[in-house]
Amino acid sequence: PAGTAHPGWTPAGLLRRARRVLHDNWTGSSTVPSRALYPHQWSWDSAFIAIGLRHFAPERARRELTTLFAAQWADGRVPHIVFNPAVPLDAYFPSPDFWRSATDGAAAGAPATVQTSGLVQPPVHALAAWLTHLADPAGSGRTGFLAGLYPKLTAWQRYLTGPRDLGGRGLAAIVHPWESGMDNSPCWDAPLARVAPAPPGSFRRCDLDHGDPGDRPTDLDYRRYVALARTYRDHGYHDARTPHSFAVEDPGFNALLILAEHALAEIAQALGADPTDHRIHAEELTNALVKRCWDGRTGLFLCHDLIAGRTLPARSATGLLPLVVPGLPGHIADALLRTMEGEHFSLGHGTRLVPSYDLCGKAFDASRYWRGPAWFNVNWLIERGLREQGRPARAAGLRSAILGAAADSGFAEYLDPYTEQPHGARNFSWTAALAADLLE
Ligand code: 2M8
Repeated sequence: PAGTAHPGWTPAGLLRRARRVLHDNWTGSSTVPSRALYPHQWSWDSAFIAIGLRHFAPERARRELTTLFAAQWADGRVPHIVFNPAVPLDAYFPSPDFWRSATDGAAAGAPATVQTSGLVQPPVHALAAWLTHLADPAGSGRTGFLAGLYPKLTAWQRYLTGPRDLGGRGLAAIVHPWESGMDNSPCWDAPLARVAPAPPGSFRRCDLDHGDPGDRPTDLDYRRYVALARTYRDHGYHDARTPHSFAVEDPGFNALLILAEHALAEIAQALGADPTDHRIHAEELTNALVKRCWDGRTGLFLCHDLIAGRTLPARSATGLLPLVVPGLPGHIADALLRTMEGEHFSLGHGTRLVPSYDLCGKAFDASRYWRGPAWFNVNWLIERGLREQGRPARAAGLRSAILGAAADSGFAEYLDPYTEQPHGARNFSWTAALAADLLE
């Protein structure tokens, strides 16, 4: 059980500390990922945060999600950042004056009264909404939480399975590394190399006011992120009209899309609606994911570059995330487990937590963001995946490693996968929220 291997903390003490972090990061209508580094609302962060909050503050969990969906665009997209107007422009880059969503995104249906980015992040929201409902069905029913969110969640999914099926292959594509949530993953190195970088000095990186440059993406990465986002903005955030130089099918993103369809089927049923469409979408997406991204040779799901028309060979934790998909073919689940415990990820051998990228890969860097460090949301998803695939003993081991590392690191943003030395922000919201969830 949690706690026994870590005499330095108790479940009750850890839960108290996690609640304190989430209390301190609450703004009144949503939760910031980190006070200094990320002072606005982030899309997939909010989903993970709600999953934790639901256990002890279900009203705040519901509010977290309804605040995010109040900023949804008319085309269905849920923006990756919802800006807090009270925060100064120079606190985070890119700020609202870069995205100009209310004007430049107007044709795509950006809201007029709240400033957002035009990009998206992985769709963990339907799962978060369903789990939030289950934690407090009475409060959820009284406030019409599920009934209010269901059409919005469905529109979000249909945006991703519609306009974002850029390859016509039955999967959602991302058009910017920020959309993966794994910003500087080595998977993006090859497709990003095609992007002409924005001129140096044409923007200022506020992240370096708070983060160690050795832990963050490089300046060259940022110049390419800026160039891509500007092009998308300058085409009105219109998916078909933008001349994309980056368009990739990411298996983790699509696995979460599938999980969301399953959650929507549950939500539909709870509301007395017909879940059949969601079940059909889930099945079609699962078949497409296996057909397009499964790589039997490496025993991993791989990303697919739609512009170059080729599979990307980099081994990333995103390729393990399909473990969460219900009904994954048994031989694939078995192979994923072998890969996770083999030399590239070393779970249970060289590491107690799954690293974000191949330990043997040329681009591996134990401290730089999504190029090797272990992340709590990824490990929480893998713990869930292990249970989904009928591996409760392995899941229990990972759960206790996650809790120990969250406690010892002061709820760090990410960790060196070998030493578990903390990097990035401390008192990071999703680390606290997901630890709280595992404690319940
Ligand atoms: C990181 O991404 C943002 C851009 O969206 C950044 O680096 O400024 C990523 O880790 C992303 O997954 C996360 O949602 C965000 C906020 O925690 O930070």
